[in-house]
Amino acid sequence: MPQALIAIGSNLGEREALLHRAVELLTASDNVRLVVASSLRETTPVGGPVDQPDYLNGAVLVETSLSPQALFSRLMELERSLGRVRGEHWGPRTIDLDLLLYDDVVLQSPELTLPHPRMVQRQFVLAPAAEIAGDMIDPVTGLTIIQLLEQLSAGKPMILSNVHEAQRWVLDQRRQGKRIGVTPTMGALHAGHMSLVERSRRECDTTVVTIFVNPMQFAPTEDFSRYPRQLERDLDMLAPLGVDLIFVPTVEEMYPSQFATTVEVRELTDRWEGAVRPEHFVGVTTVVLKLLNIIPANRAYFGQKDYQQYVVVRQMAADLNLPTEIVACPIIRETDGLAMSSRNAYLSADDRRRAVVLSHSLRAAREMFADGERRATKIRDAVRRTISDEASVQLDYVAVVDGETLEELRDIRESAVVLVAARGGATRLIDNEILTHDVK
Ligand code: PH2
Ligand code: MG
Ligand code: MG
Repeated sequence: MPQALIAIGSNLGEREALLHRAVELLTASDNVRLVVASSLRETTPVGGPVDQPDYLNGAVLVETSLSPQALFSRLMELERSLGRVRGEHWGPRTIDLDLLLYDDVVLQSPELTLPHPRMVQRQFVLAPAAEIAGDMIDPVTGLTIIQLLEQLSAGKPMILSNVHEAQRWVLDQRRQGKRIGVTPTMGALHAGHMSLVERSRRECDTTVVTIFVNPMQFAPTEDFSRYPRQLERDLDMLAPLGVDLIFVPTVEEMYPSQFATTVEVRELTDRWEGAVRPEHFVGVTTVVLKLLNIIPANRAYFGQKDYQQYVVVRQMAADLNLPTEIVACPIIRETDGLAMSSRNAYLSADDRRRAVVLSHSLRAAREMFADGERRATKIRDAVRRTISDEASVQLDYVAVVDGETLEELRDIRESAVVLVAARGGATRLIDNEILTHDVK
C-alpha cells in the first residue's frame, strides 16, 4: 500500500491535544493506517506575523488506500473540523496538516504539489520527518530525508525544484539588496562549471546554480536520454564553493503540457552549430529566458566554450531588454588541452586521445596570428588541415569569424574567433579560440 509522509503543526490552543486528536481522527478509518509518529518538538515560528506563539511540530508516516488528492482533501477536512480558520497568510493556526510525500509521486496541480514545495527549506518539517522516515526519498532530488536535513543544517545550499519557490526565494534576496549571480547548467559538472560558479561567488552576494537537462534543445536524434545525470555528484562538487541556491526543476515543472511559447534569435542561429543542429538554439534561448525569469539575477555566467551560444544569449538579452548581464568565462581545458565538456565522458579511450587535435589546431591558429598572419582563409585552412590529418576525427566546420556577427572574415583587423566542430566517434566536440592583439 502507498505510504504518505505528513507534517503536523499547531501554535494555537491546546497544541499537543490537537495534534494527537488529528492523528487519531486521520488514522481512525480503514483507508489510513498509522505506521509511525515522530516525537513533538517546540519550534520558533518561521515567517508570518512577528509575535505569534511557538509551534509544536511533528510528522507521521501512514499507509493509505486513498489517492494523493483524496488524502489531501481528508487533511483539509480534518483541519476544518479541528478549528482551523484560514486567515492571515502564515498566521497562527490550531492545526496544520501538510502532505509532504506520497510514495514517489511528483504532482503539480492547482490545489496540490508533491513533494511539498517548501519541505526542503524547513528544519521544523525535516527534523521530525527524519526521525521516522529518514530513508524515504524525495523523488525530485533523489535525496533521502536525512540527506535533505543534513544539507539544510550544514548551511549547504538550498535545493529547490519548484519554480515559484525558487522565484520567491530569489526575489526575497533581491529585496535584501543582494547582487545575484546565476550559472545555468545541465549538470554533469566539471571544472569549467566550477570556474563559472567561482566567478559568481567573487562578483555577487548570492550565487545560484541551475541544473536542468533541457529537452527542448536536443533533437529527437540527439543524446537527451543518455545525457549524464548525476545530481548527487554535482551537489558534492558544489558543496565547497558556497553556493546559496541550487534550482533543479523537473521537465514537467518547466514544460507543463499546455506550454506554447518559444524564443528565437534569428540569423545568428542560422550558421555553424545552428546549421548542424537546426532547433537547438530555440531550445537554448527559450530555456535561458525562462531560467532568467525564474532566477532574476544581476549576472548570468556562461562558458566561452559554447561561443555561439554565448553570442546568441547575449543578443536575446539585449533585444528583450533583460536586466541580467551575460558574462562569458574562459575555456577550462584538460591538461592535454581538450576543452572540458560533459560530453567528453562519452569518448572511448582512443577517441579521447585523438580529440586533442581540436585544441592543437587552435593553438596553431594562435601561433600563426601571433606571427602576423591576418588572412583568415590561411588560418582556417591550416586548422582544417591539422584536423583532417587525424583520420578518425570527422570535421563539421572550421570558421574564422567576427566575434559579434559570427560572419566569416577574409581579413582579420582587431580580432576574430576561430570556431571548430568535429565528431570523435559518435561524440560531437566543439572548441574555439579568440584571436586578439592585446592578449598573449
Ligand atoms: N508553519 C508555517 C509557518 N511557520 N513555523 C514553525 N516553526 N512551524 C510551522 O509548522 C510553521 C511555521 C506555515 O505552515
Ligand atoms: Mg498547510
Ligand atoms: Mg505548513
